[in-house]
Amino acid sequence: MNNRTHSSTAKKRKLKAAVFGTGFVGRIHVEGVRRLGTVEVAAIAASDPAKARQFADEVGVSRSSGDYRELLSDPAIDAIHICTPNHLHFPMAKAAMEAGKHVLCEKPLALTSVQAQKLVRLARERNLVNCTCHNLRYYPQVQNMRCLYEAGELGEIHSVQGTYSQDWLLYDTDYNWRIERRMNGASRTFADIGTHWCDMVEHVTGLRITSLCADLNTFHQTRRKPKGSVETFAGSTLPPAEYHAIPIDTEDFGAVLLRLGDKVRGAMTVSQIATGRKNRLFVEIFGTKGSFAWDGEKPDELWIGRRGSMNLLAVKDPTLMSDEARIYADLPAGLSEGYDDTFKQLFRGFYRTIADRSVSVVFPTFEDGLRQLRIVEAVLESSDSRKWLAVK
Ligand code: SOE
Repeated sequence: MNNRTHSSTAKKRKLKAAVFGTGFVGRIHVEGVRRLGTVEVAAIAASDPAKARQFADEVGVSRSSGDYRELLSDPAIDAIHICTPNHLHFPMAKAAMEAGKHVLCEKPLALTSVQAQKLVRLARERNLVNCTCHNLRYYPQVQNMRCLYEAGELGEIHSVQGTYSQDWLLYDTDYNWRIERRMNGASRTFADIGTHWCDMVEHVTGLRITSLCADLNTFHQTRRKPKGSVETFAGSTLPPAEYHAIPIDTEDFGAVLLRLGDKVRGAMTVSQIATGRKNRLFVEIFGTKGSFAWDGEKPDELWIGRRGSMNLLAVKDPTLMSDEARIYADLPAGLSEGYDDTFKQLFRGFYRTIADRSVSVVFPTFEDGLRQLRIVEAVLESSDSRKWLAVK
């Protein structure tokens, strides 16, 4: 179904969402939900009531709370967006589902696969709509790659390669809650951005990462932590502050060899200290007939490689996409669709399923979040043991 040809939703009651968390991604969720037009952001929660209020005022939400449980007891709220530091994902998602709410949780879904498994089970038992926010799948050209591959454009896949490279944690004075294992979990760079790469590759190819061999490294064994908390990507905008040194035990970098399915080989790197690279999610897929290369920093362009004819740099053009890919491109050719839009597309699928439970689930669920955590755990164990490991 085309996004723009919905049956009349005007007469239906607007669904109500609450957003937990007031950081970089919380703001994106508020904006993305509002763009749907069918869902109201009814409340904001943060651990500090003043912070919740300030954020709610900034984004124009009347209700705020310093206690998320208070919002869970409100029967008028249908869905919860969890946009907090990682250690809160599990307790919040669990409490929300126990209160009968549908849940959309930022990635990684939990700190461990054991926790994630419990969330999968609970969602199933309570029959609640559940989503892990692997939004990057929803760039129109990523959907295009998936459909073109399914239509036979690549032939059989031989190999995949790529990277997700950032530099916002390059300096030893760059600091954020993600650095701290207590709030972040055991893997930082791979869990935070490597899982996006893996989710994208698995989504496009339909293949599953079956085994891997990883080499993680923490280049900054010690970082200088500024006083007070620091927002994601705040980096060089921060005033000089007082710092204290603390030891670091989450990785800055990882290199991973992969096997996908029975035959396909792959290699990828992740880095949060890749000098000059901001958010370079780069994927290349090589097949017997053709290849794709896609760079998240130029999302409207898809490079299509050929052996016997000229290569092609295809610009996003919904009129040239298959019906299935076109529903994720809301703007015509020449008008770019970016990061914010990927959230909107994901939220659209999530709320469509909440509004009508007979609609098929077209977004990443808690099962996908669990799968990514199993990959994360294999990466950590492989790097520690210096061995190839199967992904459970
Ligand atoms: C920080 O690394 C971050 O905000 C990630 O958490 C997002 O998932 C990524 O898309 C952009 O960078």
